[in-house]
Amino acid sequence: VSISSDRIPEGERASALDGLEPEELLGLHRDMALLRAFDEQAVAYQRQGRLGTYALHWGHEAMQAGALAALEAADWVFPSYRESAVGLLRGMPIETVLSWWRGEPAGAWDPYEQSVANVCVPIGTHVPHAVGYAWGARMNGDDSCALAFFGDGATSEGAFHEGLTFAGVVRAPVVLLCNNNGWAISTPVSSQTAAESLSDKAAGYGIPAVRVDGGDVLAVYRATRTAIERARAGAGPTFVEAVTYRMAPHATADEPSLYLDPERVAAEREHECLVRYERALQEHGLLSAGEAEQVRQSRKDEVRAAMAVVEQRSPQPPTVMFDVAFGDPPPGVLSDRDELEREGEAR
Ligand SMILES: Cc1ncc(C[n+]2csc(CCOP(=O)(O)OP(=O)(O)O)c2C)c(N)n1
Ligand SMILES: [Mg+2]
Repeated sequence: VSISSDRIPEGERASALDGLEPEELLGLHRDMALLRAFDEQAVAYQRQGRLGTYALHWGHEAMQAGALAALEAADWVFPSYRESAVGLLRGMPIETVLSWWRGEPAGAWDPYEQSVANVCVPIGTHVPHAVGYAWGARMNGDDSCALAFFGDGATSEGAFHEGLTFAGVVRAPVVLLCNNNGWAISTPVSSQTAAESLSDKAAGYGIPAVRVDGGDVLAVYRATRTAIERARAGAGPTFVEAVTYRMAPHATADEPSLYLDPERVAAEREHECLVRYERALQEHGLLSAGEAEQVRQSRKDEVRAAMAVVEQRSPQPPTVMFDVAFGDPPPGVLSDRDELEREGEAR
């Protein structure tokens, strides 16, 4: 990857296996299969009333697993709702992420355990958090870096502008990973910018950018690896635009047939990232079709077992939402809590 040339042509495939050992390549496959199993099970659970509204990451597994694999364990990750499950790739229990989508306190993970910040649902607000973390780490003489995941729509937000302005000026050791999946719910990228690509936006902040095929796990790995090496060497931030096409609903509350073209979705699904990577591993003699299926099945079993554990826990009383939101609850919250408790007792 030549960062100074600023571009990787869209659709470029990783030419070789990037110098990764077979075990690392198969590890990436297991990571992607876990994210896929989590996503497919989560949608089923939501439909069965066992999870709340859920934001799918189907088709985003390559960019999530590829980026995570390029980081060191001490590098911090700042996810949006689309990357709710990336902590799993660092050993976060599956039960924790399932609980998060159930709105239960057990889903509130400790960011310090896996160096994974809490999910930001407000679009783009975590971009300045990631930049601030990275800058602070550098000032403390710590060589840990940060990576923020955000969407194409986030690049229209004020927080994105503030974060990138800051990152460029202080040369924060941060990777700004834009998941360009073509849509901000139903708003297309063409409504987010008149520029040719989102990576063009980075130039205005003095930040180099690369554009990669977000469906190619090795291309994302390579671009992120180069960006993180730059960051660690003191060369500052990099904007990585990972391009894909959202082949699934925005979230379980969405009706995508109102704006997605079904023919395009069907065509994109033909070369979705997990099948594509499995084909590449097969071509290199590293994984048979049967082994790929076994990996997928065992990852699905892990998610199912985790859901069984989550559902065995005793149900939470509704007042729990007041108990866990504030360390020091303001009086209004305390009186609301008391009122809810009295209502419960009266019933
Ligand atoms: C500040 C803010 N404004 C609006 C919303 C409502 N909203 C939720 S998802 C979304 C679209 C975001 O699109 P994008 O940044 O492309 O991310 P993607 O969902 O495609 O991963 C919007 C506008 C929000 N969550 N936060
Ligand atoms: Mg988007």
